[in-house]
Amino acid sequence: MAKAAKPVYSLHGKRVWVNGYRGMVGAAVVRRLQSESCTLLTTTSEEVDLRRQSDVEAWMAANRPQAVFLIAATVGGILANDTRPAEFIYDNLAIEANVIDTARKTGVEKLLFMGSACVYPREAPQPINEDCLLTGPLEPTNQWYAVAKIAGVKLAQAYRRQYGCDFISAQPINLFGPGDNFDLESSHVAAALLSKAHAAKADGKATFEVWGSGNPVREFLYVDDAADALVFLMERYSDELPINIGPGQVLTIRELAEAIARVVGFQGAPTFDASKPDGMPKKLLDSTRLGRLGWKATTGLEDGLRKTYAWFLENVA
Ligand code: GFB
Repeated sequence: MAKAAKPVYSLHGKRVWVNGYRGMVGAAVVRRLQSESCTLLTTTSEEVDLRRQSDVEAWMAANRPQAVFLIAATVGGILANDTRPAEFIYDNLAIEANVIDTARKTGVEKLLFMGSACVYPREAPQPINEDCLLTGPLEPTNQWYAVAKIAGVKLAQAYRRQYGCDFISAQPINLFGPGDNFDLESSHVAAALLSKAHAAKADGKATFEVWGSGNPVREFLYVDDAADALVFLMERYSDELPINIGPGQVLTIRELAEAIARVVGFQGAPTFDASKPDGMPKKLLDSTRLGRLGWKATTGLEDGLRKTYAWFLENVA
Protein backbone atom coordinates (compact mmCIF):
# COMPACT_ATOMS: atom_id res chain seq x y z
CA MET A 1 0.00 0.00 0.00
CA ALA A 2 1.22 3.53 -0.81
CA LYS A 3 2.41 5.74 2.04
CA ALA A 4 -0.39 8.02 3.31
CA ALA A 5 -0.45 11.36 1.47
CA LYS A 6 0.54 14.42 3.51
CA PRO A 7 -2.33 16.08 5.39
CA VAL A 8 -3.71 19.18 3.69
CA TYR A 9 -6.27 20.01 6.39
CA SER A 10 -6.36 19.25 10.10
CA LEU A 11 -9.52 18.49 12.07
CA HIS A 12 -7.58 19.09 15.28
CA GLY A 13 -9.42 21.53 17.55
CA LYS A 14 -12.07 22.17 14.87
CA ARG A 15 -15.84 22.35 15.14
CA VAL A 16 -16.89 19.47 12.89
CA TRP A 17 -20.49 19.01 11.76
CA VAL A 18 -21.71 15.53 10.80
CA ASN A 19 -25.28 15.74 9.56
CA GLY A 20 -27.47 12.69 9.10
CA TYR A 21 -25.75 11.14 12.11
CA ARG A 22 -28.66 8.85 12.94
CA GLY A 23 -28.19 7.17 9.58
CA MET A 24 -25.70 4.34 9.09
CA VAL A 25 -22.92 6.43 7.53
CA GLY A 26 -23.30 9.51 9.71
CA ALA A 27 -23.18 7.34 12.85
CA ALA A 28 -20.03 5.61 11.59
CA VAL A 29 -18.34 8.95 10.87
CA VAL A 30 -19.21 10.08 14.40
CA ARG A 31 -17.70 6.84 15.79
CA ARG A 32 -14.56 7.42 13.73
CA LEU A 33 -14.23 11.07 14.79
CA GLN A 34 -14.30 10.13 18.45
CA SER A 35 -10.60 9.33 18.17
CA GLU A 36 -9.83 12.81 16.70
CA SER A 37 -9.37 15.83 18.91
CA CYS A 38 -12.21 17.86 17.46
CA THR A 39 -15.55 19.22 18.70
CA LEU A 40 -18.38 17.20 17.20
CA LEU A 41 -21.59 18.87 16.11
CA THR A 42 -24.42 16.57 15.06
CA THR A 43 -27.94 17.15 13.81
CA THR A 44 -30.91 14.97 12.96
CA SER A 45 -33.66 15.79 10.47
CA GLU A 46 -36.01 16.56 13.40
CA GLU A 47 -33.57 19.11 14.79
CA VAL A 48 -32.77 20.81 11.47
CA ASP A 49 -34.71 20.10 8.28
CA LEU A 50 -31.89 20.50 5.76
CA ARG A 51 -34.43 20.84 2.94
CA ARG A 52 -35.37 24.26 4.35
CA GLN A 53 -32.87 26.95 3.48
CA SER A 54 -33.82 29.24 6.38
CA ASP A 55 -33.40 26.38 8.91
CA VAL A 56 -29.96 25.55 7.54
CA GLU A 57 -28.87 29.19 7.55
CA ALA A 58 -30.08 29.74 11.12
CA TRP A 59 -28.41 26.57 12.44
CA MET A 60 -25.09 27.15 10.67
CA ALA A 61 -24.96 30.83 11.67
CA ALA A 62 -25.57 29.87 15.31
CA ASN A 63 -23.22 26.86 15.43
CA ARG A 64 -20.43 27.94 13.06
CA PRO A 65 -19.00 24.61 11.94
CA GLN A 66 -15.49 24.82 10.46
CA ALA A 67 -15.57 21.43 8.74
CA VAL A 68 -18.67 19.69 7.35
CA PHE A 69 -19.32 16.06 6.47
CA LEU A 70 -22.34 16.41 4.16
CA ILE A 71 -23.73 12.92 4.68
CA ALA A 72 -27.46 13.58 5.21
CA ALA A 73 -29.55 12.32 2.30
CA THR A 74 -32.76 10.56 1.43
CA VAL A 75 -31.48 7.08 0.62
CA GLY A 76 -32.78 3.60 -0.05
CA GLY A 77 -32.39 0.46 -2.08
CA ILE A 78 -33.47 -0.28 -5.62
CA LEU A 79 -37.23 -0.46 -4.90
CA ALA A 80 -37.34 2.74 -2.85
CA ASN A 81 -35.36 4.57 -5.55
CA ASP A 82 -37.66 3.31 -8.27
CA THR A 83 -40.95 4.06 -6.49
CA ARG A 84 -40.20 7.35 -4.70
CA PRO A 85 -38.47 9.36 -7.48
CA ALA A 86 -39.71 12.78 -6.37
CA GLU A 87 -38.42 12.41 -2.81
CA PHE A 88 -35.08 11.06 -3.98
CA ILE A 89 -34.44 13.92 -6.37
CA TYR A 90 -36.03 16.81 -4.48
CA ASP A 91 -34.82 16.07 -0.96
CA ASN A 92 -31.26 15.47 -2.06
CA LEU A 93 -31.04 18.51 -4.35
CA ALA A 94 -32.44 20.74 -1.61
CA ILE A 95 -30.15 19.36 1.13
CA GLU A 96 -27.01 19.73 -0.98
CA ALA A 97 -27.82 23.19 -2.33
CA ASN A 98 -28.72 24.55 1.11
CA VAL A 99 -25.74 23.13 2.98
CA ILE A 100 -23.14 23.91 0.31
CA ASP A 101 -24.29 27.47 -0.28
CA THR A 102 -24.58 28.22 3.44
CA ALA A 103 -21.17 26.65 4.03
CA ARG A 104 -19.66 29.25 1.70
CA LYS A 105 -21.59 32.11 3.30
CA THR A 106 -20.59 31.12 6.83
CA GLY A 107 -16.92 30.56 5.95
CA VAL A 108 -16.71 26.77 6.34
CA GLU A 109 -13.05 25.83 5.83
CA LYS A 110 -13.57 22.34 4.44
CA LEU A 111 -16.60 20.38 3.26
CA LEU A 112 -16.84 16.79 2.08
CA PHE A 113 -19.90 15.93 0.03
CA MET A 114 -20.76 12.24 0.02
CA GLY A 115 -21.87 11.19 -3.44
CA SER A 116 -22.63 7.65 -4.56
CA ALA A 117 -21.36 5.08 -7.03
CA CYS A 118 -24.69 5.30 -8.85
CA VAL A 119 -23.65 8.64 -10.39
CA TYR A 120 -21.81 6.72 -13.11
CA PRO A 121 -23.40 5.62 -16.41
CA ARG A 122 -25.07 2.21 -16.54
CA GLU A 123 -22.75 1.06 -19.32
CA ALA A 124 -19.56 2.60 -17.91
CA PRO A 125 -16.43 0.50 -18.52
CA GLN A 126 -15.57 -1.58 -15.45
CA PRO A 127 -13.93 -0.92 -13.09
CA ILE A 128 -15.44 2.57 -13.22
CA ASN A 129 -13.02 5.43 -12.83
CA GLU A 130 -13.82 9.00 -11.89
CA ASP A 131 -13.49 10.29 -15.47
CA CYS A 132 -16.61 8.31 -16.47
CA LEU A 133 -18.90 10.86 -14.81
CA LEU A 134 -21.45 12.21 -17.33
CA THR A 135 -20.24 10.08 -20.22
CA GLY A 136 -23.48 8.12 -20.79
CA PRO A 137 -27.08 7.37 -19.72
CA LEU A 138 -27.78 6.45 -16.08
CA GLU A 139 -29.27 3.24 -14.65
CA PRO A 140 -33.05 3.96 -14.84
CA THR A 141 -33.97 2.51 -11.41
CA ASN A 142 -31.89 5.09 -9.54
CA GLN A 143 -31.56 7.93 -12.05
CA TRP A 144 -33.39 10.40 -9.77
CA TYR A 145 -31.01 9.87 -6.89
CA ALA A 146 -28.06 9.81 -9.28
CA VAL A 147 -29.01 13.14 -10.87
CA ALA A 148 -29.23 14.74 -7.42
CA LYS A 149 -25.87 13.27 -6.38
CA ILE A 150 -24.25 14.43 -9.64
CA ALA A 151 -25.59 17.92 -8.87
CA GLY A 152 -23.90 17.71 -5.44
CA VAL A 153 -20.57 16.82 -7.04
CA LYS A 154 -20.99 19.71 -9.47
CA LEU A 155 -21.95 22.13 -6.67
CA ALA A 156 -18.77 21.28 -4.79
CA GLN A 157 -16.73 21.79 -7.99
CA ALA A 158 -18.47 25.06 -8.84
CA TYR A 159 -17.91 26.53 -5.37
CA ARG A 160 -14.22 25.56 -5.59
CA ARG A 161 -13.86 27.27 -8.97
CA GLN A 162 -15.86 30.43 -8.34
CA TYR A 163 -15.23 31.08 -4.65
CA GLY A 164 -12.08 29.07 -3.92
CA CYS A 165 -13.88 26.97 -1.28
CA ASP A 166 -12.09 23.76 -0.24
CA PHE A 167 -15.11 21.56 -0.98
CA ILE A 168 -14.53 17.97 -2.14
CA SER A 169 -16.71 14.99 -3.02
CA ALA A 170 -16.32 11.24 -2.63
CA GLN A 171 -18.22 8.33 -4.19
CA PRO A 172 -18.47 5.27 -1.98
CA ILE A 173 -19.62 1.99 -3.47
CA ASN A 174 -22.61 0.08 -1.94
CA LEU A 175 -22.31 0.28 1.85
CA PHE A 176 -23.55 -1.97 4.64
CA GLY A 177 -22.96 -2.37 8.35
CA PRO A 178 -24.26 -1.68 11.85
CA GLY A 179 -27.03 0.92 11.84
CA ASP A 180 -28.22 -0.09 8.37
CA ASN A 181 -31.91 0.15 7.47
CA PHE A 182 -33.47 -3.34 7.69
CA ASP A 183 -36.94 -2.39 6.43
CA LEU A 184 -37.58 -4.73 3.50
CA GLU A 185 -39.29 -2.13 1.30
CA SER A 186 -36.59 0.54 1.55
CA SER A 187 -33.36 -1.25 2.49
CA HIS A 188 -30.34 -2.10 0.38
CA VAL A 189 -29.58 -5.69 -0.47
CA ALA A 190 -27.19 -6.75 2.33
CA ALA A 191 -29.49 -5.62 5.16
CA ALA A 192 -32.56 -7.01 3.37
CA LEU A 193 -31.02 -10.46 2.89
CA LEU A 194 -29.66 -10.64 6.45
CA SER A 195 -33.16 -9.90 7.69
CA LYS A 196 -34.83 -12.37 5.30
CA ALA A 197 -32.36 -15.19 6.03
CA HIS A 198 -32.78 -14.60 9.76
CA ALA A 199 -36.60 -14.74 9.49
CA ALA A 200 -36.44 -17.91 7.34
CA LYS A 201 -34.18 -19.61 9.88
CA ALA A 202 -36.37 -18.53 12.82
CA ASP A 203 -39.53 -19.77 11.05
CA GLY A 204 -37.95 -23.08 10.00
CA LYS A 205 -38.40 -22.28 6.28
CA ALA A 206 -36.38 -23.95 3.52
CA THR A 207 -35.73 -20.78 1.54
CA PHE A 208 -35.62 -16.99 1.52
CA GLU A 209 -36.43 -14.69 -1.36
CA VAL A 210 -33.84 -12.74 -3.33
CA TRP A 211 -35.02 -10.11 -5.82
CA GLY A 212 -34.02 -10.29 -9.47
CA SER A 213 -31.88 -12.89 -11.23
CA GLY A 214 -29.06 -13.10 -8.69
CA ASN A 215 -26.63 -12.26 -11.52
CA PRO A 216 -25.89 -8.55 -10.91
CA VAL A 217 -22.36 -7.98 -9.75
CA ARG A 218 -21.70 -5.65 -6.84
CA GLU A 219 -18.86 -4.40 -4.70
CA PHE A 220 -19.58 -3.85 -0.99
CA LEU A 221 -17.80 -1.70 1.56
CA TYR A 222 -18.21 -2.03 5.33
CA VAL A 223 -19.48 1.26 6.74
CA ASP A 224 -16.69 1.79 9.31
CA ASP A 225 -14.15 1.46 6.50
CA ALA A 226 -16.15 4.01 4.50
CA ALA A 227 -16.15 6.40 7.48
CA ASP A 228 -12.40 5.97 7.86
CA ALA A 229 -11.94 6.79 4.16
CA LEU A 230 -14.12 9.91 4.46
CA VAL A 231 -12.07 11.23 7.39
CA PHE A 232 -8.86 10.34 5.53
CA LEU A 233 -10.03 12.34 2.49
CA MET A 234 -11.16 15.27 4.60
CA GLU A 235 -7.61 15.60 5.89
CA ARG A 236 -5.61 14.53 2.84
CA TYR A 237 -7.53 15.41 -0.32
CA SER A 238 -8.19 18.74 -1.97
CA ASP A 239 -9.17 18.56 -5.62
CA GLU A 240 -12.24 19.13 -7.75
CA LEU A 241 -12.31 15.59 -9.15
CA PRO A 242 -14.63 13.36 -7.08
CA ILE A 243 -12.81 10.35 -5.65
CA ASN A 244 -14.02 6.73 -5.57
CA ILE A 245 -14.08 4.61 -2.41
CA GLY A 246 -14.27 0.84 -2.75
CA PRO A 247 -12.38 -2.27 -1.66
CA GLY A 248 -12.00 -3.53 -5.24
CA GLN A 249 -13.66 -6.94 -4.80
CA VAL A 250 -16.91 -8.04 -6.38
CA LEU A 251 -19.38 -10.86 -6.13
CA THR A 252 -22.78 -11.69 -7.60
CA ILE A 253 -25.98 -11.15 -5.63
CA ARG A 254 -26.35 -14.95 -5.60
CA GLU A 255 -22.91 -15.26 -3.96
CA LEU A 256 -23.84 -12.54 -1.49
CA ALA A 257 -27.05 -14.42 -0.59
CA GLU A 258 -25.00 -17.58 -0.01
CA ALA A 259 -22.48 -15.73 2.16
CA ILE A 260 -25.34 -14.27 4.18
CA ALA A 261 -26.91 -17.72 4.63
CA ARG A 262 -23.56 -18.91 6.08
CA VAL A 263 -23.28 -15.94 8.42
CA VAL A 264 -26.84 -16.38 9.69
CA GLY A 265 -26.48 -20.16 9.94
CA PHE A 266 -29.38 -20.76 7.58
CA GLN A 267 -29.23 -24.24 6.04
CA GLY A 268 -31.64 -23.77 3.10
CA ALA A 269 -31.05 -22.07 -0.24
CA PRO A 270 -32.16 -18.69 -1.65
CA THR A 271 -34.83 -18.47 -4.39
CA PHE A 272 -34.91 -15.73 -7.00
CA ASP A 273 -37.88 -13.51 -7.91
CA ALA A 274 -37.29 -12.47 -11.52
CA SER A 275 -40.25 -10.07 -11.43
CA LYS A 276 -38.12 -7.70 -9.33
CA PRO A 277 -35.52 -5.43 -11.00
CA ASP A 278 -31.82 -6.25 -11.23
CA GLY A 279 -30.72 -2.65 -11.66
CA MET A 280 -27.20 -2.02 -12.88
CA PRO A 281 -25.66 -5.27 -14.23
CA LYS A 282 -22.26 -4.55 -12.68
CA LYS A 283 -20.90 -1.92 -10.33
CA LEU A 284 -17.20 -2.03 -9.50
CA LEU A 285 -15.31 1.15 -8.77
CA ASP A 286 -11.75 1.84 -9.81
CA SER A 287 -10.36 3.16 -6.52
CA THR A 288 -6.78 3.44 -7.74
CA ARG A 289 -6.59 7.16 -6.95
CA LEU A 290 -7.59 6.58 -3.34
CA GLY A 291 -5.11 3.72 -3.11
CA ARG A 292 -2.35 6.02 -4.36
CA LEU A 293 -3.15 8.42 -1.54
CA GLY A 294 -2.45 5.53 0.85
CA TRP A 295 -5.91 4.30 1.92
CA LYS A 296 -7.16 0.72 1.82
CA ALA A 297 -10.24 -1.06 3.22
CA THR A 298 -9.47 -3.48 6.06
CA THR A 299 -12.74 -5.34 6.75
CA GLY A 300 -13.45 -8.45 4.67
CA LEU A 301 -16.99 -9.02 3.42
CA GLU A 302 -17.90 -11.97 5.67
CA ASP A 303 -16.34 -10.31 8.69
CA GLY A 304 -18.40 -7.19 7.99
CA LEU A 305 -21.56 -9.26 7.49
CA ARG A 306 -20.95 -11.01 10.83
CA LYS A 307 -20.60 -7.67 12.64
CA THR A 308 -23.72 -6.37 10.92
CA TYR A 309 -25.70 -9.49 11.85
CA ALA A 310 -24.56 -9.17 15.47
CA TRP A 311 -25.83 -5.57 15.47
CA PHE A 312 -29.10 -6.68 13.89
CA LEU A 313 -29.61 -9.37 16.55
CA GLU A 314 -29.01 -6.87 19.32
CA ASN A 315 -30.95 -3.92 17.93
CA VAL A 316 -33.57 -5.05 15.44
CA ALA A 317 -34.49 -8.74 15.48
O1 GFB B 1 -28.74 -2.78 -2.72
P1 GFB B 1 -29.65 -2.50 -3.84
O2 GFB B 1 -31.04 -2.13 -3.51
O3 GFB B 1 -28.98 -1.33 -4.68
O4 GFB B 1 -29.73 -3.78 -4.79
P2 GFB B 1 -28.38 -1.08 -6.15
C1 GFB B 1 -28.59 -4.44 -5.25
C2 GFB B 1 -29.00 -5.69 -6.02
O5 GFB B 1 -29.52 -6.64 -5.08
C3 GFB B 1 -30.09 -5.50 -7.07
C4 GFB B 1 -30.74 -7.17 -5.56
O6 GFB B 1 -29.79 -6.29 -8.19
C5 GFB B 1 -31.34 -6.02 -6.37
O7 GFB B 1 -32.33 -6.50 -7.26
N1 GFB B 1 -31.57 -7.64 -4.44
C6 GFB B 1 -31.90 -8.94 -4.21
C7 GFB B 1 -32.16 -6.90 -3.50
N2 GFB B 1 -32.71 -9.05 -3.16
C8 GFB B 1 -32.89 -7.79 -2.68
C9 GFB B 1 -33.65 -7.28 -1.58
O8 GFB B 1 -34.33 -7.99 -0.85
N3 GFB B 1 -33.58 -5.94 -1.38
C10 GFB B 1 -32.83 -5.09 -2.20
N4 GFB B 1 -32.81 -3.79 -1.92
N5 GFB B 1 -32.13 -5.57 -3.26
C11 GFB B 1 -28.42 1.30 -5.25
C12 GFB B 1 -29.21 2.55 -5.43
O9 GFB B 1 -28.60 0.49 -6.30
O10 GFB B 1 -27.05 1.60 -5.14
C13 GFB B 1 -28.99 3.38 -4.24
O11 GFB B 1 -30.56 2.23 -5.66
C14 GFB B 1 -27.50 3.58 -3.94
O12 GFB B 1 -29.59 4.58 -4.41
C15 GFB B 1 -26.69 2.28 -4.01
O13 GFB B 1 -26.97 4.51 -4.79
C16 GFB B 1 -25.20 2.52 -4.00
O14 GFB B 1 -26.93 -1.40 -6.15
O15 GFB B 1 -29.15 -1.70 -7.24
